[in-house]
Amino acid sequence: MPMPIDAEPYAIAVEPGRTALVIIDMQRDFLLPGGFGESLGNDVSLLNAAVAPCQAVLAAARACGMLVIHTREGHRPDMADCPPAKWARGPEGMRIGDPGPMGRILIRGEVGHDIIPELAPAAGEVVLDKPGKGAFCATDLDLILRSKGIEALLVCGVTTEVCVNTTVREANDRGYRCVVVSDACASYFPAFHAAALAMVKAQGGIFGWVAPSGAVLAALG
Ligand code: TIU
Repeated sequence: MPMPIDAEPYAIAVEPGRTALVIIDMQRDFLLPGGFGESLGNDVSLLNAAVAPCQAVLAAARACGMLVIHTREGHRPDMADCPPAKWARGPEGMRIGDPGPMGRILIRGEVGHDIIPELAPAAGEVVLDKPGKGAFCATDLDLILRSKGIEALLVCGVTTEVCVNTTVREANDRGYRCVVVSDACASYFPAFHAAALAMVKAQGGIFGWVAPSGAVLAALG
């Protein structure tokens, strides 16, 4: 049964069996002090607002049997997949691979790299490690989605203008219809959060749709 979601710029109906919930990078490294986000000079407390809406959408997606995909930004312990240009951005001593209070910053297998316990993946859910901001770059996400017959994505996570927006742009160009769940996303910059959502839905939905978690929950029933 198609589920109509009250979204902007206009309502969109999605089939639960052909829709995936994609939760972007809800990792300690972005949400908690001492991680990658803070190392870049950000106030990480601003991201907490997205946790409860993400939990609610995740519970609803699980209840209707939707495919759930959790992404994590990070790199191999040997950092062979970390471009020097990306590594060089932060302050010395607080860069990718450097030791921090939650382990090596943005490195797979470290405590800081993992997803926050409130949104821990359940058995059978896809956990997708990605080296970049977009979830399609150098990953098997497109193969997974096509193999499972997915054509629409509900997208939550952090940060709105960086990994969420990049992933939605990549998905849109690959033919997926994306609904960004506005309050289940957050940014270190409230103005960027607002602008990123506005960009998605502008020009008749140039990259996709935007809906608050309440509208998504109402649709998922
Ligand atoms: N810095 C920032 O806003 N975001 C990132 O580096 N990665 C994600 O958005 N996940």
